[in-house]
Amino acid sequence: MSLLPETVTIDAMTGALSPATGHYAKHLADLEGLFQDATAWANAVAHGGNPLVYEVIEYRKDGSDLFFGTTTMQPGRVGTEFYMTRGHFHSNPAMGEVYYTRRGEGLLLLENRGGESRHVPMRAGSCAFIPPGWAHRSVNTGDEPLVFVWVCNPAAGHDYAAILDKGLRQIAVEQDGAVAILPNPRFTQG
Ligand code: M6P
Ligand code: ZN
Repeated sequence: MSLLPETVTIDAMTGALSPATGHYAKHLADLEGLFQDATAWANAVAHGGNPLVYEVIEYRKDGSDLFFGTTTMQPGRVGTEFYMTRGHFHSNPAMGEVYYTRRGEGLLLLENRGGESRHVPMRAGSCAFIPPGWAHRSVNTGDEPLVFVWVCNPAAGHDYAAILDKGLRQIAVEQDGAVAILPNPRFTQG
């Protein structure tokens, strides 16, 4: 099968992408166990309207070694912890990814299989290089939507299992009106 070139239009304000081949949304109820404060999470789900946390829209063509899309993250917190994505390693350890931020303020938390942590800023115009072998989780630390474009190989695959239990070694919280990156208590408490 041969593929033909095509223009895809991306709205930097909303993350709308057209033509799209797929779309999904994650609300708070879909993210059980992600946040440190389980009580705040349960309250927000049961009594806070189960808010939208992020949406992913993708453009994928069978037979291509690239696919791309947008992720649009709403601003918000569970307790002091900012809204974030689930985070994943790629199943294929030889495949990385690129995140190009178009709107908002955030952090990209990264961690390799050896437990080494890094973080890089996400803001309009910043393009984050995610090397092969590094788990990645994006966090909206601002007060408006965080919109970014991502590009990777469709064969990269998502491995969620490795960070499902405890999360990553660093967490992003609001502390005294500022953004703080702290050690994840689930690791320090054993
Ligand atoms: C980015 C990409 C997607 C990913 C999405 C949400 O847009 O890396 O592949 O699915 O973020 O992240 P997660 O799958 O970790 O919830
Ligand atoms: Zn990825």
